[in-house]
Amino acid sequence: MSTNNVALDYESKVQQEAVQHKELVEWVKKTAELTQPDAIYWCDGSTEEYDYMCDLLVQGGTFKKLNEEKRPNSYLAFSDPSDVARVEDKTFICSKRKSDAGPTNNWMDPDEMKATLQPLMKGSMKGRTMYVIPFSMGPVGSPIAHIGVELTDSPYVVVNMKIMTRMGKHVLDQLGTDGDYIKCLHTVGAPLEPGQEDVSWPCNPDTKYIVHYPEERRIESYGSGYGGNALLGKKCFALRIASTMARDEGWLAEHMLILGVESPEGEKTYVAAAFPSACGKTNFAMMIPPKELDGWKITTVGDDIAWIKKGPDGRLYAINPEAGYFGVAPGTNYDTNPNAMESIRKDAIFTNVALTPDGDVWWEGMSKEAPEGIIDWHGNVYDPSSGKPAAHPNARFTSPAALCPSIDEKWEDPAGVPISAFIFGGRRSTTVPLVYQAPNWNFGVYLAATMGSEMTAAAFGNVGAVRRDPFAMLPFMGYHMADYFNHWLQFGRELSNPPRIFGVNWFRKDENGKFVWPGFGENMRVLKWIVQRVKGEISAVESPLGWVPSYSDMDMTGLDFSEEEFYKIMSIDREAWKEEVLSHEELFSKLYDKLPKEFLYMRELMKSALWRSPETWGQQPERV
Ligand code: TSX
Ligand code: MN
Repeated sequence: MSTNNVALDYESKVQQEAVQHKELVEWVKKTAELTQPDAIYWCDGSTEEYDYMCDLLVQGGTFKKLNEEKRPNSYLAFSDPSDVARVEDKTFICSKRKSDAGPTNNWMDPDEMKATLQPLMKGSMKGRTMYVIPFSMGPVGSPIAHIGVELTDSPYVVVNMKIMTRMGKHVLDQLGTDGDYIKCLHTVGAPLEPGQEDVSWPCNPDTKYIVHYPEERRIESYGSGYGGNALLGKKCFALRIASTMARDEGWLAEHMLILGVESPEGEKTYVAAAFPSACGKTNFAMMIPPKELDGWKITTVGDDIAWIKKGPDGRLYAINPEAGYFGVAPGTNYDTNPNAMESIRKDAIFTNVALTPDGDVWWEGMSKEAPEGIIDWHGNVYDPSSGKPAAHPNARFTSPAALCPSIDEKWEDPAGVPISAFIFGGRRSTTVPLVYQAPNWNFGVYLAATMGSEMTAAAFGNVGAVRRDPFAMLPFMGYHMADYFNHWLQFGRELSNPPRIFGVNWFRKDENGKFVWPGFGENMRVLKWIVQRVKGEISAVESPLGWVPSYSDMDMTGLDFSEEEFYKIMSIDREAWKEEVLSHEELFSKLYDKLPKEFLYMRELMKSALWRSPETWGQQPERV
């Protein structure tokens, strides 16, 4: 086997022999003995290396280079049709005790899992190169950041990791001779026999495993080349493993966007917000306020993950551990998210979107009609009358965060940004008001734990039924969900002035099934109230759910939105909420063994508050 010798006309600046971290070199060698790659290549993270790797992917048929005029330095990949999303039923938390994984995770005994994976991993990289990717989640050297090393046989993973993380030689330098790092092993599970020709998207169509060993802080991924299954820094490390580290070390690893709200006076307030999928998290993180809200500005720190630690002043400081966006393409356009559209004008990777005849990309929702003669994500000429989409619904763009026009000036500050509020949202057509503020930290944790979304795609079950997704962490929890609730409660007890906690719902519908709230940039009006609440600048009205704005406290300047419409989406219906609170039981009974006792009392308190008149809150708010 050779090292740094991938039939390359680019030679890495990192030679295995020169790597100072002996334990890392040993792990790389041991893994190579098991997986038997033809070569080992240590990534240096340079632009030359990125360009070289992209050329390699073009030659191998994985990438198509897009039109250099229309979409400079950008590429498109079509995946295997069997490899288009995270595989939740093949995702495992292999803690020593089953009770540490909890009832919301797949679990297998770690020894049993290793015995399962060992024969699969054996020789799995034959005919391929094993790439060594040293990466930092968070600014290199930040006290909130952590380092990982991913070993992968996928050059597609290498170039995506280059965008999504800080990657390369400077991370090895930071690691020194004995620094701590998370071991991430990935293979597409498609070894090549001598002379066997490769396919454009190698993966294992039959067998996939996404495995986490939380006690060992280790990740092993087999059989998939797609997104969260393969770019192990993101969901596997920054959420599942990091949530376990956070529990043990007293911090938070959250599925949250981070944004800055700047007032006309130039005062900056940072908030972190969690939403389940299909709620437009990236749109919210990059939102452009309406012109009528003169001088209010939104800046983007992150669109998916937040790592949050207590600062020396007792406040909470958050970093975005990522360096890029891996966003859902369909639905993204110059109306829904102009900043995302600007972020992908160049230097982007697209996966499973459609290809236009002039070498650009297209997806459903980019424009009303599909351009003539496009190639769909299967690689076929697209037939609009087929009723099928040209882009896969989970098609993605990978783009560097630095290209986002709304990027916050402190997005790479190693100290992070101070968080003043947490926002939890869901997609609910009834029952849940546009915005409400939890009366205190504990109630906020309860609200986050019980948040849910109505299912929009049949893939997830009954369309319209509420799927509880506590803290939007259900698919990303590295340990027992109820232990996590307790961690949040305990975390709050140790804060003297904790961030305020809010619930939001952009998706309430009227009796005709129409969205009442215009959403998107108009959400700035809700954010303005939230920020003013945090600063103690504006009053609120009491409700059974907590504090809510009255119509007069919402800045509706320039928006044709009547008081009646407002109370339609702010109303809290007693009967609906009695049912809502009862339905929390379903989640609670699943987690009963470890559920915080506080939750049962809070539920009773909410029930008793709902008994107070009037029958529907919101119509005649009393000022307090
Ligand atoms: O992202 C969304 N946001 C947050 C934006 C900052 N979406 C898209 C969700 C799918 C990913 C929304 N959809 C939002 C929203 O606030 N609100 C809605 C619902 C809605 C959809 C279309 C309209 C209005 C509301 N259109 C018109 O009224 C013309
Ligand atoms: Mn996410």
